[in-house]
Amino acid sequence: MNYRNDIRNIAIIAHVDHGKTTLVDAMLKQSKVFRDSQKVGELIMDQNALEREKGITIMAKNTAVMYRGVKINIIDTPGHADFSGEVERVINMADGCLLLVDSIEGPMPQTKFVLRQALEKGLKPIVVINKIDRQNSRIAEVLRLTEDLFLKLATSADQLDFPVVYTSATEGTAVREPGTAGKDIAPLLDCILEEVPPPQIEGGPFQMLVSNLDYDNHKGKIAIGRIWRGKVAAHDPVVCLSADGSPGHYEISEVFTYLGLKRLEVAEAEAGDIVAVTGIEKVGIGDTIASPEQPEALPRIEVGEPTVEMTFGVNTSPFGGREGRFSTTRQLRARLYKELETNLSLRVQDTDSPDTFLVRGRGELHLAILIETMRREGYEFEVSRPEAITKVVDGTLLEPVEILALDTRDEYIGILTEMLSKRQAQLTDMRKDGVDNIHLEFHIPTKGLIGFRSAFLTATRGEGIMNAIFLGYEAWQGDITSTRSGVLVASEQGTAVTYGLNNAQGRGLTFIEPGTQVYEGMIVGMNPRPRDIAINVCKEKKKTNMRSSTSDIAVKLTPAVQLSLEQAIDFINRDELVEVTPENMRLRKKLLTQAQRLRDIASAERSIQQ
Ligand SMILES: Nc1nc2c(ncn2[C@@H]2O[C@H](COP(=O)(O)OP(=O)(O)OP(=O)(O)O)[C@@H](O)[C@H]2O)c(=O)[nH]1
Ligand SMILES: [Mg+2]
Repeated sequence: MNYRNDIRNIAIIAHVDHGKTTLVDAMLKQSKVFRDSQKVGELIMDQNALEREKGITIMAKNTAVMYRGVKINIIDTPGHADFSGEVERVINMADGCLLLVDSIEGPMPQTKFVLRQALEKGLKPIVVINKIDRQNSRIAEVLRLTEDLFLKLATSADQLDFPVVYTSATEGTAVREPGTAGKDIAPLLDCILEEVPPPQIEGGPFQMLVSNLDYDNHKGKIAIGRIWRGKVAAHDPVVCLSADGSPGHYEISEVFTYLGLKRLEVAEAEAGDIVAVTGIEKVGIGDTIASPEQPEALPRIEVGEPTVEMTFGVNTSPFGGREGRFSTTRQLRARLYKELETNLSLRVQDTDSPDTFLVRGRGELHLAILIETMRREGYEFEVSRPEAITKVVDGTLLEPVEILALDTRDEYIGILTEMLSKRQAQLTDMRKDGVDNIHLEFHIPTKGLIGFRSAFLTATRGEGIMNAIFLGYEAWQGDITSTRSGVLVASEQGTAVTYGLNNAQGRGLTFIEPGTQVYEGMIVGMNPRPRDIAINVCKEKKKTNMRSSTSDIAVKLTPAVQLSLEQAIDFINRDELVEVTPENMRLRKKLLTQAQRLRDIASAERSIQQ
């Protein structure tokens, strides 16, 4: 075996928001990949529009910096548990990882999950305690907690002997001793060169594992991955080995490597490097691209199973087809199946109804991001409430269970434990920090988590952080009775007016402003009582000939409650849908008329009595 000393491959892993992308910024800025005049801003790697809006990383991405003559290939990964499929997908390109831990929050559920992944893959870890510039940072304590985590997860003794670097990613500084003043990020880069093993290489015919795909209008599909053996150059003949079907024969068009934010076209690249190649029309993530001389497949990438499912259907509302560019079954189906090429932890399935598809993902946010992406591309469709995915093993019904971690203030313990016990959660850990903050951990079935996020934010008045992470499958605990109240449903089609909405506000909160087009069966508000109420929000005030002195005084409406997409899919019940178009999001009953709904309730009651 040989090593390539001119390269290091590292993945940056951490819990959400611990500063991974900001640390990549710091490394890029330090290595002067930008001209001095160039304004580059922050979170440079979060280029996708949704990533920028939400301030989170959704997709793993590659970049590289040159330092002391060595190219460090860096893979930035998302920290949100719903996107952990991305971490699993890219981690095998690396030989080492930077495990970031926030100097105040310490190790969190996702820290544990990603560290376990990294250690199982045999990556050399470097612990980076980040945000040391923050006032309340508790560096010694956080280091101790991180050591505990390694004790639990290490697969060999030498993994316990990890180097530690202390950083402020925002200030672009790193130090090896806490308490000393940093001046740049060089100590971190030096540590990477010293500690992360250079890539092992094997001579022989070309072989690479595809870990990511990109698309270019001119170049077509771009396959990204690490070369495990041999070399690749433009015009080389190759074989693509996919999971199913016979190997495809192609010729490589171009070869690129990474540097800064750009891909650099190169004549050839060698084992140990991370490259992007074009010319392979039918390539998927997990495929091996190899020389025809020795076409051997590398082990395929495995990612965890989805836990949550919902249906995506053609928009059947009375406004269907009005606002989207793509609204047919064929278009919806093609788009969903295309997503599978890159979104590895997603599953799509046809259902008994030709207009409806079952889509499975890693969590509500995973599915919500797909919905939002499709909406922006011009699709319109309707989605159902997310449900936990159950399965039967040896005749026993099982359901997914998660660990839920809540950080909030003491005063909310009572209300939270009460809310959560209704959702079949069990308290497993409680830690106070001596002031008024509290850390709570629960064991909770995934079904109990659906709809909990917005309830949690309301109950804690925004003073809380919640994180959940998949634990495993356990025996089904029985249904949870819905805790949601009823809704206000439009009884006529038309334009909502102030007078009608004012009447609705006599019954509850409303979701729409005057001037909104509504249809019969559309949900226009929330009723504090359990029952649904049909209400005509288009109803105008009766016109009289007499002008009374009070009739013209404008009615003051309470501003509408605006639900975000995630809140909307969290909010709806099983007999409801969210209609999503490029322009609007509407909530509706599945059965649009009051008569249909009453008949449905009556037949459900009859079947219970029998
Ligand atoms: N004070 C301080 N804030 C930091 C530091 N590093 C990151 N932050 C802030 O923490 C927030 C999250 O940073 P990101 O870099 O987006 O975190 P991330 O780990 O990439 O997040 P995900 O990709 O969504 O998991 C941002 O508001 C950063 O400005 C730091 O060293 N000090
Ligand atoms: Mg990030």
